[in-house]
Amino acid sequence: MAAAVKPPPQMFPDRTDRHFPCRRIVVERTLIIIKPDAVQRGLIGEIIRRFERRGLRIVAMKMMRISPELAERHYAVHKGKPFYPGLIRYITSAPVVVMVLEGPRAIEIARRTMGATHPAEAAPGTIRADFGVEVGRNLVHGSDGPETAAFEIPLFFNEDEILSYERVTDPWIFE
Ligand code: IDP
Ligand code: MG
Repeated sequence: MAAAVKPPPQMFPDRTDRHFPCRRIVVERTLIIIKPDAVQRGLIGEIIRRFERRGLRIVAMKMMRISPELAERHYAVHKGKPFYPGLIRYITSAPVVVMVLEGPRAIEIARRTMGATHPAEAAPGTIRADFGVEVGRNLVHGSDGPETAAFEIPLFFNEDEILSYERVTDPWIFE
């Protein structure tokens, strides 16, 4: 009779392992748009990679063409500013990739990963600094606060398009 096979050691502790509990994290969600210039320049993967390896969890993602109506709702706060017509033209000019990222302080972490609005002022190592020159071609959008995120996310995603899941690596990213 074959000897009983010992189960392999658990590779990743899970939340039920009392020796390695994962604090219940306070989760934030933020809307990210990989803008038309980034898509046209073949930077979709590069930009996703930066957010993904930072540790933020991707809970929704799709490619789409933003309609003028949606662009006007999303950028309503900028209506009347001199750059507004150009901004609407830019964001509707070609397909984009939209994502919802989740994690503790996800809004701030995403904004810091993106860099300052104007690429010339963005810190080296950020997406906007590493790939951008002009403010009107700054590659990526990220919600600027919790209220903005709560307003923007439902413009782009239905509730059933936003997934709720845990990664086996979560305890190695979230303390
Ligand atoms: P943010 O994207 O960093 O939150 P906002 O001030 O909310 O920056 O502006 C929204 C977007 O409008 C910017 O990302 C940029 O694409 C565009 N934008 C802002 N200011 C200017 C400008 O002075 N000229 C052209 N485009 C601008
Ligand atoms: Mg903004």
